[in-house]
Amino acid sequence: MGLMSGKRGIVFGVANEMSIAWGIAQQLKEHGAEMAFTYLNGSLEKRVRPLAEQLGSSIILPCDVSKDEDIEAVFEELRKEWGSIDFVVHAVAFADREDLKRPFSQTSRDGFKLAMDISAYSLVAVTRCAIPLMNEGGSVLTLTYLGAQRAVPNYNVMGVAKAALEASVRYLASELGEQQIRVNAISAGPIRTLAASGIANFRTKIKLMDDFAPLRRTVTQEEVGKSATYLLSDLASGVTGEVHYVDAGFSTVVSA
Ligand code: NAD
Ligand code: 0WE
Repeated sequence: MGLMSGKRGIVFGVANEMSIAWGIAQQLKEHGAEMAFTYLNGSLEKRVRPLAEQLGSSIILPCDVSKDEDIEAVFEELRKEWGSIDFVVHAVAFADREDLKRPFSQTSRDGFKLAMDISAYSLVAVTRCAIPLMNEGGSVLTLTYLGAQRAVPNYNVMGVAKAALEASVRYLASELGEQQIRVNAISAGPIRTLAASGIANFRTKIKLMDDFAPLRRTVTQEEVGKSATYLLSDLASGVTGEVHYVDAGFSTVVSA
């Protein structure tokens, strides 16, 4: 019997085999979970469908999290197919690429709104639609980054959006605890994914990890997946409203 045997859930945010969401899904499968997947658009469907099928999934749906009707349609489909769910993985973020380069003070109103909508509000919208389907003991997990808590060069408007995301985790957790639904975040160290490609000086973030993180390296998608499995399982039945760091200890030290 696996940790996740008999549990069903949905994973938002697989783009390809490098995605953190894919690392999480593989671990969840290893421990017996059954999963549905969403993809952003048609060109990503070609990537996501074969990956989902590899884990024995047949519920593979389009969802742009900036559209309430997309999110509603996804959960309506889950209601028809399964009736209820046990977990949600939210691994979605987006900001205008230019806003991760320019000085933070140059962030436009539209750029700020876009980052907040896709990277923070979407957790609220997804959770709201999930609530009526969630079994007692259900668990919601999102992904965040240290830039929510400290000013990390170039993370800029994404750091502000992640701060809003982390606060949303606490408010959702405080509200949903009554229904025994838990809400947590994993703050992952830098990992080479699609969302990290084209980030100026991403190599320097990895180098900082190799030089200063207690484990003298960054973390892997598999390591994030292992902690995610714990937080989504009944092993973490007493854990909610938390930001759990999977960053090789980087956030706990200072280079002096
Ligand atoms: P990724 O590019 O593989 O995943 C990001 C996902 O967001 C993609 O699947 C993309 O399709 C999806 N997305 C973007 N806009 C969307 C929209 N409007 N609707 C629906 N989906 C949308 O990259 P990743 O690094 O695996 O990112 C997953 C999560 O992990 C993000 O929240 C990211 O902020 C977080 N994170 C990443 C790192 C890192 O260094 N890679 C570190 C800490 C946290
Ligand atoms: O959350 C992220 C990245 C999120 C992201 C990435 C992109 C690139 C492509 C959001 N929007 C976009 N928009 C695009 O057009 N991470 C935690 C990875 C990351 O990004 C950084 C980092 C780290 C770490 C940007 C600057 C500094 C560090």
